[in-house]
Amino acid sequence: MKCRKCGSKASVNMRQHKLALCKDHYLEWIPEQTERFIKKYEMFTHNDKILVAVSGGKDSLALWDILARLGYQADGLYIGLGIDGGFGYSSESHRLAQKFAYERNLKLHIVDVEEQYGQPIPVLADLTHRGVGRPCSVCGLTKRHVMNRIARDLGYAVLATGHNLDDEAAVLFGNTLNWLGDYLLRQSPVLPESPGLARKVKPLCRFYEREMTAYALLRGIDYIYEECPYAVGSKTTYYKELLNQLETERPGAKLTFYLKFLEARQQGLFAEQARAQATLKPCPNCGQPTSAPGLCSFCRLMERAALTITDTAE
Ligand code: Q46
Ligand code: ZN
Ligand code: ZN
Repeated sequence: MKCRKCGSKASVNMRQHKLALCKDHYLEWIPEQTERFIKKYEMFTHNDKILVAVSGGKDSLALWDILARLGYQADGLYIGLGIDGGFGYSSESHRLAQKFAYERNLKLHIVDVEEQYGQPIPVLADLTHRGVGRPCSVCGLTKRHVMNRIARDLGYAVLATGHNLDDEAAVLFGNTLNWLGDYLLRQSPVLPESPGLARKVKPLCRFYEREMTAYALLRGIDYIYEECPYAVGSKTTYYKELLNQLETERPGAKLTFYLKFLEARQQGLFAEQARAQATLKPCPNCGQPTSAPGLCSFCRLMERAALTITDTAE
């Protein structure tokens, strides 16, 4: 297989795009495409301060690398979840995120959940009995809360995450299986800012996971290969496998599934939900928007965790 641009030996072959490229041209192609998506979906401009959520994995570090190469003002945010999984998942991902930032002279903010909220994620999940054995819902809620808080408190215009096409297609598949209109409505490359919430963008949402792996490897990015131990056996992982089977038979199916959804949404599918959503109000404790009558779900979670601790202490 030869590089389409220079004819030398190709390093990456993308059947879904009928495109093969050598290492140098691939490393140019990815940022070019990213820039194209940033403009197409009007994510941000060179005047915006961007906060990149980095987990130490390939996607978020690749995203940070690409934005820095494109000359954007992008700082990182690492959230220490306190997850061990028998191999020090959080401590190793923390180390790699810090190393990445240090080597490139980039600014990284660090929030440690245990330091800030008293307990690591798995303990918070146990204490509050939300998702026994799988702390993902508590983890997701906490990460969203922290990202918004840091973006708002430190004056970032945009919050960028490293979700790739495989992530987006798997979430879309799960939401479609259950016809979760609210979630479908909110799944987008860009979520505009609202009072108390930063604008959210996913610049990598049109890249296949293997394209990001190739980019990270060819750029020599040192990232954590292991996934979070709680991702193993999750529904999302299962949906990814199913979609990969489909993709093997029909290259491009994953991308079509996602892009056709975006088109349909733009044409007004789920418009009814959009009207219903307009009724958010700020949480009396933290100020982030919520549809609940009193405290937001994060503040209620923290309240429950605190109560459990007092109960056990008595
Ligand atoms: S980090 Fe957190 Fe994920 Fe681990 S505990 Fe679940 S949600 S799987 S992206
Ligand atoms: Zn080439
Ligand atoms: Zn709150």
